[in-house]
Formats: sequence, C-alpha cells, structure tokens
Amino acid sequence: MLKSVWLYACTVAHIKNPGDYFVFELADNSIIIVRGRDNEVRAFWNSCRHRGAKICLEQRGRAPRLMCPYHQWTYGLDGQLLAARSMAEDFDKADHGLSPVALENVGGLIFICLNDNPPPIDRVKADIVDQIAMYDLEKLKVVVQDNYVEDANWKLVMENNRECYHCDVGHPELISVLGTTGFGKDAPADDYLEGKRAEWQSLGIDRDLIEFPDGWWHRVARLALANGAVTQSIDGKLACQKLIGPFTQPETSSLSVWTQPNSWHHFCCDHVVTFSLTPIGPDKTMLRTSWLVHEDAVEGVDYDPDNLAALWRKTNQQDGHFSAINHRGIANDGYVQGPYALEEKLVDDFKAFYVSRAKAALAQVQS
Ligand code: 3BY
Ligand code: FES
Ligand code: FE
Repeated sequence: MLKSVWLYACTVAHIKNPGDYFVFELADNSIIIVRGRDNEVRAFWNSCRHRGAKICLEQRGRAPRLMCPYHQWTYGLDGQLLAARSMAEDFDKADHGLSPVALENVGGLIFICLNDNPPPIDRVKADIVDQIAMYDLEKLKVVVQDNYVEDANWKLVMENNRECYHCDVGHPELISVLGTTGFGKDAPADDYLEGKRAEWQSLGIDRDLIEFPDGWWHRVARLALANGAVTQSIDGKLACQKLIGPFTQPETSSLSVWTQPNSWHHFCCDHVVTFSLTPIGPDKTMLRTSWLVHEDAVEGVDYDPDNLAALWRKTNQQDGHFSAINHRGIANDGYVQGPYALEEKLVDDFKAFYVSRAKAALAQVQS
C-alpha cells in the first residue's frame, strides 16, 4: 500500500545546496533525493545501474557527483551516468543513468511515490502550497534531526498521531502550549478561535480549515496557541529569536499540516517542525523529526538546539511509549477492538484511507 501513495520524505531545507542528498528508506527500499546544480530536486533509486550496489550509504550528505562505492560508476546530480571504466565499445552511458522516482515539491515539502503511476496530487499541492508558501522553506535550515525508532507497527504510530484523546493526560507539556486544540472534533471553532481569525485575517494568514478532501488525503489548520505561547516550545517562549516567513512579531498561533499516510508538520513564527514516519519492519517504525529555523539564525545566539527540540522530543517519547504498549496489547489473543471516542474521528479517516488504498493496490496486483 505504501508503495502506491505519495509519501512525505523531507523538506527542501534538508537538501539546501546543490549536491546535498537525503536518503529516504522504506523497509528494503532506499531512495536518494538530491539537489542538482540547476537547483532542481530529483529522486532516484539508491541502486547502481551496474550490479545494483547501494550508492549513498549515509543518511544525509553532500557530494559533487554520486559515485558507487563498488566499482566507481559515477553519476551526475541529475542521475546521468558520467563514468564507467572498461566497458565494451557498444556500451552507451546514456542508457544507464540512475532510475528516477516520482517526486513532487509541495511548497517545500518533498513527497515521493515509488509507483510508476502515482495518484493525482494537484489538489493536495494547491491546498498546501496556498497555506505554507508564506513560510518560505527554501530560506530555512535544518538544525536538529532526530531519528527515533519506535517499537510498534507504523499504523499504530499514525493512529496515535491522528487523535488527541490521549493528550490531556499523556502530554502535559504539549497541552500547556497547544491547549486542547479541538483536534478531531467536527466543529473546533469557538469564540476564542473566531476572535483570533479576525487577527489572522489582518495578517493575511487566515485560511479555512481543510480536512481530508478528495480521498482523505490532507488536513491543514491554523491553531490558536494556549496560555500566551508564541511557539511550540516547553515554556511557550520563542525558541529562535529570528522569526520566519511573514512574521515580524511573535504570533500566538501555529499552522499544522497532516498528510496521509505518513506525516505531520507544525509551522510556528520562529521555527518549523516536520515528522515523517516509515516502517522498518512489522514491529519497528522510524519517526524522523526535523526542526528548521531561519537560515541566518545563529546557534547559541538566536537558538539553543536542545531547547528548540525539547517539547516535541518529549512528546515523541510519550507517544513512542503509547504506541509500544498499544502494539503489545493488541498482540494478545484476547484483544477485542473497542469503539472510537468522538475525538478519534481522524483515526477512522486514517483507517478508511489505509483500507481503500490497500484494496486498490491489491486490485492492481491481481489484475
Ligand atoms: O499535533 C499533532 O501532530 C498530533 C495531533 C494532536 C496531537 N498530536 C500529537
Ligand atoms: Fe556500482 Fe559496480 S555495482 S559500480
Ligand atoms: Fe500524542
């Protein structure tokens, strides 16, 4: 199923300069996402066109060319084969460039699809670009990246992310900044939020809530932060003094983007935090969290990386625990599925998305 849908991989800031590459792995599959000299971002299978060896062995790096470590076939950043020693006369380098993988740049969020016939993404792209373009991800840099391996099946980790029913008790630190968020309820708007909307309109950042249209694909919402917080940090105070996007003043709201089936993102006035989820195996999942700040922000002056990452690092650990006990609990022969709470509506949406795409993928295999 995951091979037939668009998956969030990284941001343009992860591959900020020509030659920067980011390796995205999904179980046995490995994809190189690389920025070319022409600034274009491309994706290729991380498998040499000679005898198939893996080319990029580091998760991230920078290289002027991509050289296979086995027999040194060498590729340009655009995937063209540039050099291969001692090949027969009729060997044509043009026929042996790296195999491309479908890629879409959605306002700076990079999505890839492992299928040669990816599903449409235009609507998702238009909706998300409209909301996040103002944060100008090309002007940000990644200053912290956590790779956290969870002891749970990836679907359980996703289900955990699609509800805040566990938040009041499970995430006291997050809730003191996010409030109860109305996440997953049908009508999140209240007087306070409506009041905030007028303010957002005057800033030109007000947009309607977008909720999984066209096949439950994505959800975008601007949320009012709680208790005077101006960002998603432990104390609610700016975690980076250099503001991003259109902001010249601290802003008491943040924008959240959730996409099916593997990502969520929070855009604050001083930083952006993005999450991607990929299965490593049936009971192991990689949660990759990245924190981005303004490219001109200076470590130790404008921000402290540990302080910047503290809130979501803590929240991730709490969620990691919940996902792990969920995984272990449903492994019982005596496990019986119970009903969802009202706040768990988006878990149902995730499940519907998964089931429909899994059925479609199965039908494709069978035909
Ligand atoms: O904020 C998130 O990404 C999700 C939804 C609400 C709580 N949870 C951690
Ligand atoms: Fe890459 Fe031989 S497998 S050069
Ligand atoms: Fe949680």
